[in-house]
Amino acid sequence: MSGNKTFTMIKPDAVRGGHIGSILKMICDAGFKISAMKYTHLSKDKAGAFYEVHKERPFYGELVDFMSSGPIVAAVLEKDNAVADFRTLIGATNPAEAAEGTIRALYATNMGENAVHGSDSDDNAAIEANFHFAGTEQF
Ligand code: 3AN
Repeated sequence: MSGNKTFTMIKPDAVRGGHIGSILKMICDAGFKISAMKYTHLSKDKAGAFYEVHKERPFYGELVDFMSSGPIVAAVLEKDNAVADFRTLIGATNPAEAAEGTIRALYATNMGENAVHGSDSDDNAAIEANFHFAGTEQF
C-alpha cells in the first residue's frame, strides 16, 4: 500500500525567482496538507549529505553548489498516495519534458535548477523528512 507522506524542497532558483507563494498555493490547491515546514539555507556539507546517493554522478558537485547557493523551503506533505501524486504535480526532472501546468514546467530553468524536489519513494520520503525535521517538528 502506498504511503501518505512525501518530502519537498522549494529550491534556491525558485526562491530567488519569488515563487514560494505560488508554489505553496499549487501544493495546497492539489490537496496536500503541510505537516512540517521550514525556511533554511543548507550548508555545503548538509546539501552534500542530502544528495549522497548521487555522489558518483557527474553533476554532484554542481548540484551541491546550487542547493547551498541560497535559502530553500523544506516541507513534509501529507495526502493519500503522496509520493506519486506529488511527482505528477511537479513534472519531469527535465523541465523541457515536464507536462504543461506542472510546477517544473512553470518555474524550473533547466535539469539542475528545477525549482522543486519531490521524494521518489515512501522509504526515501521518511528518510528525507527525518533528515530535515525532528519528530517534534512534524505534525
Ligand atoms: P528528481 O529530482 O526528479 O527525482 P533525480 O533524483 O534524478 O531527479 O536527481 C536529483 C537532482 O539532481 C535533480 N532534482 C536535479 O537538480 C539534479 N540533476 C539530475 N539530473 C541532472 C543532470 N543531468 N544535470 C544536472 N543536474 C541534474
